Amino acid sequence: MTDRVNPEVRRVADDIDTMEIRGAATIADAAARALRVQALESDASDPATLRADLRAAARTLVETRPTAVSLPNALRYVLRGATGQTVEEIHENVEATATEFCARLDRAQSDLGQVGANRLRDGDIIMTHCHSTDALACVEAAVEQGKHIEAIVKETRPRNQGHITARELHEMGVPVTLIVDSAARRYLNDVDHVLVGADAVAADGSVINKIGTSGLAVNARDRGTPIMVAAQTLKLHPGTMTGHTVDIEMRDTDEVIDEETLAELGSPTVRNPAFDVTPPRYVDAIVTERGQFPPESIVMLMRELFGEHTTEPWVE
Ligand code: RUB
Repeated sequence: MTDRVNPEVRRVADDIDTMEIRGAATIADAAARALRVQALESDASDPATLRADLRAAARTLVETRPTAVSLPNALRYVLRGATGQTVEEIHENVEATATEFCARLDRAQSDLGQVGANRLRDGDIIMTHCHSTDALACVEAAVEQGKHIEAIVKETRPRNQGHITARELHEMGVPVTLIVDSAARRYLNDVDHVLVGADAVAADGSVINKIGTSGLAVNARDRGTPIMVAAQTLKLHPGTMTGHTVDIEMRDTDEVIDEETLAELGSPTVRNPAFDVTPPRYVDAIVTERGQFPPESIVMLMRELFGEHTTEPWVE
């Protein structure tokens, strides 16, 4: 059987897998664009074949990384737009839906940025973990409002996404102090807000984000520092409304230690979970494009946005 998944879809899937494309919102944007390419460059001669090709492309993309729910949410959104009686109609509808999805994603991020910025006061110091475009949208909006914001940026081992955050904050004119992850508690005394993003938000208000977020949140609560999660509604996990759990990605151990050094240590077992779960009691506010929510009430928004739908359109 010939491979009908477009090479561009395979390239994007590969880039998500290797984290050339990373971060929940960026992954969603790339996946929606890849489905558009699958539709537009398809040589399918009938609607059933084209729909099957789109489902196969979506499966290729969804299998890359398991935790960021923005990925299946994006694919679901675009595939539901694959309506039409003819191949041409489906092409047009997928193109329009994918374009609309990407525009909505941008708009949601800038709208949530305004909400998050309202929580930040002139002179505030934030602490960040990993690199989140939703979280940075809040800082950017605050800076645009004329507020002076400073940041303490955790480097975020093992992949050091904190370096990306440091660079982007510097480009916004925000003074940055970079710290190793284990120094976070020491510096929480100087901080007005912990500000992080999310890969998924569960129906009970738990926040799934980069490994280390939960420890940071517990320490911040202990210090009385508010914890703000910037997460557009694309990060809400509909499956958790019906009892599904969020799969936590385990990544290669060579991100933590190279083989030679590992052997020198007597080859201990290495574990490299990419994400963890922060219980709702450690989160003060989830900031979305629909306003800010206490974590316990996020399920109301989930019901409104997703209904009780949990079936996946890429399943045959
Ligand atoms: C990225 C990460 C980010 C969220 C939110 O992890 O945990 O905080 O994805 O990002 P990784 P955004 O680097 O493993 O993908 O706000 O940009 O969607």
